[in-house]
Amino acid sequence: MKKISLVGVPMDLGQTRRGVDMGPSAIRYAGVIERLEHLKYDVEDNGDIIIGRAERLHNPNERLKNLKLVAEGNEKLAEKVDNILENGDFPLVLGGDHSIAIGTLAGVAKHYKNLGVIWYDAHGDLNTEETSPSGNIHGTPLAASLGFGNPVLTNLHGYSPKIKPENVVVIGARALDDGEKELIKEQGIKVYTMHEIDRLGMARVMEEAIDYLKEKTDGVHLSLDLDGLDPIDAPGVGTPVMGGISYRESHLAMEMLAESELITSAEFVEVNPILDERNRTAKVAVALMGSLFGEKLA
Ligand code: 4U7
Ligand code: MN
Ligand code: MN
Ligand code: MN
Repeated sequence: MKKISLVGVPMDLGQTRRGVDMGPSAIRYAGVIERLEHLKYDVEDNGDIIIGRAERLHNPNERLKNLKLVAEGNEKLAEKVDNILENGDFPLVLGGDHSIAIGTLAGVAKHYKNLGVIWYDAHGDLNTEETSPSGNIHGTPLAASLGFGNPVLTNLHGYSPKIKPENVVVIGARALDDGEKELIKEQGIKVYTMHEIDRLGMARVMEEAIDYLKEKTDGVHLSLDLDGLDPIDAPGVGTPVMGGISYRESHLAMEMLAESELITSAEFVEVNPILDERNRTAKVAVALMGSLFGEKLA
């Protein structure tokens, strides 16, 4: 069994709500290490990546907020994740806002010819500097990893693109911006919106997603944004969207991924303990990690 190598990323500069930088602490407090050790994994905690502090919240002349600090933090993360894979361990990244996926994927994708990505999220995170309605970098990491957007982000860790559009599956989407819908069409990205999840059921969606990626990829990264879940189950997120994936459906998804043995790296992001109810969202994240790493109910 591989060693799980955990790294926290207290990043909140990819969006404008404070508190998501405390996500890694909240997830540790919810017992992530104990949970994984109970499953007989060897777990190493690398602590947190150091993220710079913005002197002022945002320079209004920049289209993308806090671009420099977000890129610097992500470069450090990429280096760390790169080293974890070099050691043969499984990287498990705890966010922090979703802008950190740029760094995680930059570190991971170097190690694969055809990295697959499962993007579990209410959003597409497929905006570019031009299409972003908010200027928040956490709405852009999937586009950046595909090579679209500001070169400071797309070229992170010295290469671009990190992944190919045909190796990406988005699951849970229900708040896509017009520019994102265009990119999805143009690039042929596979998206299971809430419509497909309602219609086909989560079991079928996951079967299809796993089949779709299994043949053509040599590793699959899971990028799980807690706002993919319904805000009733995961209230501690900065950009909640009604009508999401349930707690049980999410467990099923993680259990099916565990059975498939497809996942080679993972991140759990956007947990904001300030907006949460008694650390509930961090507990949900830890419970889902349990299922992802093979926990059984009986
Ligand atoms: B998250 C948004 F406009 N699309 O770009 C944007 F609706 O990482 C939201 O998925 C992005 O939580 C949400 O700012 C980013 C907006
Ligand atoms: Mn989201
Ligand atoms: Mn996201
Ligand atoms: Mn969010």
